[in-house]
Amino acid sequence: MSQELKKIIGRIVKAPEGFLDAATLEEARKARRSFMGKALAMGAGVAASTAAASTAASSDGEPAILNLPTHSKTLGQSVAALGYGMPSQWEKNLQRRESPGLTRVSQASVSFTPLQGLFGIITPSGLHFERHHQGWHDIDPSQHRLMINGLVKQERVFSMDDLMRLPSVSRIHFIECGANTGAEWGNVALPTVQYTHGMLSCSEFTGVLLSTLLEMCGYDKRTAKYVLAEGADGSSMTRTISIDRAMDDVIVAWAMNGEMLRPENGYPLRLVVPGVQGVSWVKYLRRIEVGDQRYDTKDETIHYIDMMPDGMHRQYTSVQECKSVITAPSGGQILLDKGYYNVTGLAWSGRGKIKRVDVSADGGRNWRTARLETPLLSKALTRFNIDWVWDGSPAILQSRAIDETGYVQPKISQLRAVRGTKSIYHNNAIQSWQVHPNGEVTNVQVS
Ligand SMILES: Nc1nc2c(c(=O)[nH]1)N[C@H]1C(S)=C(S)[C@@H](COP(=O)(O)O)O[C@H]1N2
Ligand SMILES: [Mo]
Repeated sequence: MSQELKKIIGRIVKAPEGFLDAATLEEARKARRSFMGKALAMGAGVAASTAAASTAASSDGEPAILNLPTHSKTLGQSVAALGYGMPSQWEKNLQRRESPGLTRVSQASVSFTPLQGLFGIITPSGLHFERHHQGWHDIDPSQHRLMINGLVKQERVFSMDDLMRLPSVSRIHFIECGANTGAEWGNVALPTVQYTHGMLSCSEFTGVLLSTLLEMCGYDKRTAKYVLAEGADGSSMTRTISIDRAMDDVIVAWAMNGEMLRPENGYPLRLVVPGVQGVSWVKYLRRIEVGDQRYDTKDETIHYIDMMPDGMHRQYTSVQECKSVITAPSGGQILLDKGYYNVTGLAWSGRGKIKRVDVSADGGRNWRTARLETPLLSKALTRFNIDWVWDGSPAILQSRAIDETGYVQPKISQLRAVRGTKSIYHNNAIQSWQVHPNGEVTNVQVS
């Protein structure tokens, strides 16, 4: 960051993370007004750093640096009190949230990842989004089995102990529900990035490659064309996967972010299908059948299909195309003041690595290339950052990702030209955030 930028550094009020009801919005506005008021009273454009560096006991609630706070003078808590570590009490606002009214019962609902409050690329396991068709279970791993049958020399049933003895891999991948950003097909602008893009998470998964299991069972190389993955919950979640993909990078996983899977994410076993929409990542995985044709299950014929402009349904879409979104500043947040902001966001592609991300502050007229942070992994989230100085006038922030195949993330108008307006799934259009002169950021659509 240049000296010039340092001088004019600004701050973001992180508005409460839920739906922006009038009361929470008013709270955030109040915080902004008090910040602006202080800045004026100090007769300088920059109050934050000056106030924090003040040495006198302050009357305005700013911490005074030379007055030692209680925590510098007393004994802290003992280790035993912690057990399984929890986030700070000051971070309580950062939660998965259900979108009220999205489905009739919450066993068939979604809880969204609060992307606006996360850093880097890994989603903490407790904030990983959830999508259940029939509720989640906490299955006893000693009772859980995985069967492999169909076009194989030897059908087998594996216990968890059997599986966990096998050679394992650990890989970082994103998972995105095919319906993520689905509401934006209309002009229904949801207020925050949590609700527009929060059916997206990224974790390190550990398990055995499906190819290892299929080789062990001696799958029939001449006739095998597809596998069917089946879950053990009441939703009869079953999905067809091509044998080429099954033999490539699909993982039968038991761990996420260094520990066993969380119950709501498929404990004790789930399929990880890198780059492919979430529905194929079958949780509570109990069976893989090898076959010579597609299975046409309910979740491949009635659901997870896209109505095209010619009235026909597009079926068996799987790959999540290249997409990106700015996570801060984003809808519902309020900019405290003019000045410097680190605009940050996420980019991903189901086809490989991210090559470049461009950011616009004027609704797509001018673009600058953002910095991509490492690690830069295939079929994983990539974090981008870019400097931006807000001059206080209306702005529209957008990001546009390009993946290693050269595919460029489309505008919503480009997507609608091909797909029409009747789709639910696979909306990977450029997202726009409107910055208003009063600092408020809202969701807008720019065609
Ligand atoms: N057994 C089972 N697997 C399932 C589902 C389900 O309801 N049951 N939901 C699918 C859908 S639609 C998605 S998007 C992902 C969500 O995974 P998560 O809950 O770990 O985020 O799981 C998929 N696998
Ligand atoms: Mo999904």
